[in-house]
Amino acid sequence: MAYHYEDVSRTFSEYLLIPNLTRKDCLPSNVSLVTPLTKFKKGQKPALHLNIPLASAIMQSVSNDVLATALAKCGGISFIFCAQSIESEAEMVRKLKKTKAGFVVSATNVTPETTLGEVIALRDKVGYSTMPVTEDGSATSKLLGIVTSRDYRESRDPLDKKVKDFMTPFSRLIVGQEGVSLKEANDIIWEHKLNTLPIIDNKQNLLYLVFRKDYEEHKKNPDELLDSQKRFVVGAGVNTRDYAERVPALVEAGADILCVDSSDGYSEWQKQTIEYVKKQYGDKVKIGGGNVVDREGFLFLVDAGADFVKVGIGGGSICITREQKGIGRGQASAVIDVVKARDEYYKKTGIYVPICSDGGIVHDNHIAMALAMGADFVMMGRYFARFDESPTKKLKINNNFVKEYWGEGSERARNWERYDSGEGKKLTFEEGVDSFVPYAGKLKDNVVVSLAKIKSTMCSCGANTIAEFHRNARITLISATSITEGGAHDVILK
Ligand code: MZP
Repeated sequence: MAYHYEDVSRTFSEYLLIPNLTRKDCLPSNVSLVTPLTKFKKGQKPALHLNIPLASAIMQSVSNDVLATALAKCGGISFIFCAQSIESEAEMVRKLKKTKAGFVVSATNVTPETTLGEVIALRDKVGYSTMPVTEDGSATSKLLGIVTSRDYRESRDPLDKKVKDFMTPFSRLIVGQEGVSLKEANDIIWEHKLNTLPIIDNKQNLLYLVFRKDYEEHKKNPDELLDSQKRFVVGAGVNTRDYAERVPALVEAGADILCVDSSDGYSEWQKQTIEYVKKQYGDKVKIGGGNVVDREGFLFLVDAGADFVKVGIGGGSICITREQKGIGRGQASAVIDVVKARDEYYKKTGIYVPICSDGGIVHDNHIAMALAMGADFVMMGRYFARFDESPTKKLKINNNFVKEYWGEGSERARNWERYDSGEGKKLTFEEGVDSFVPYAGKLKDNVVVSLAKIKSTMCSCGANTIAEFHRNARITLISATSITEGGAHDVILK
């Protein structure tokens, strides 16, 4: 006879938090949302952490390099989608790792032979006017000068005038040397009243530009998630098929952490993938596993060597796995069960394995609930797909702006590796849909509001850290009628 779970499979909306004592020091400004990303031993710190408990989904319509940069600036992490060629995924990772916070690899460069007409055309195309002049016009060759809009008079100078005749030559430039810190670079910018400081190596080759405006931007993002070399932290998805080629390429590109992208992580394919990474790289390369929805799945992945475990099957907004296959578990029940196993494992071994609740977050209070239930961070697709920075098209439908958002199991994504049954290289039936989500503007503007709500919830529960939230949260199951009571009711809404 089949095994029967006694508990009903429940989701976040079926629970509420009961306030715990709010101490005087429980203020949103005192709340730290720093959370572990990788497993660690009792008394030690994790090798990787997040400054805010948000990760963006391993999906074509969500996590590219642009969204990853915006999210890292806020303190979270993106896992670049793996349903693309190894080269293009590695290139996205490389783009992030090339950018040191505040140090930018120059995207637009000219040579001494470029004409004023070409400079103007380039300026109109890219929207800015500062261009390094390098020997061969690349971002990393010998720096010979700089051109800004102050070097020419568009209305008077002939368009065939060569850059070498109006640039500010290297001899008159103030530059920073390789190894200079961001603080030192900005001191030079302030001291010499510059807008841009080129950074060069000892052969006068251009390395980076530091912009005055970026320093101000950096000041506005105190939670930026950076590695030890002040580069943005980024994750990357891998599958259980081509890992022997994909993993080395992503590691070489500089990915800080990998995650197996699979709809069902309780599989021997997944174990094989994680074990491969650990055998090849030991603990140097971090890898998360998933998705699982119960203690057995969790312990299986931990045993394989997973650095964190992702939880959730069938709850994603674009997911139809439950309809198609009858597989899945309510997201709240899945998180509660896995957290229980994680806490027992911690007690027994002294090793804390972070848990990521993946999919099904509809409201900001669901993020708070997932954390309260013991998750260390959440992964979201729909939430991030709505923003300017997501890779998909913004359209106007029925007078409303929307963005496209499609599941990895949809015909459009054709990510058969995620739904791998070990046979064939095709998606025989869909497990995801192609959809629109309401357009919501800039990532940062939305994240700030979501975090404000989470911090406020934590204060109500007497918690200034996520670990304290895990301990102090008091959770109650609610009836269907209390769900109705929870929204505005019995009033005529304006
Ligand atoms: P959501 O934030 O849109 O609710 O859910 C995002 C999560 O759904 C992803 O992180 C992934 O685990 C899952 N997903 C992605 N594609 C599909 C699908 O096509 C899917 N079924 O379930």
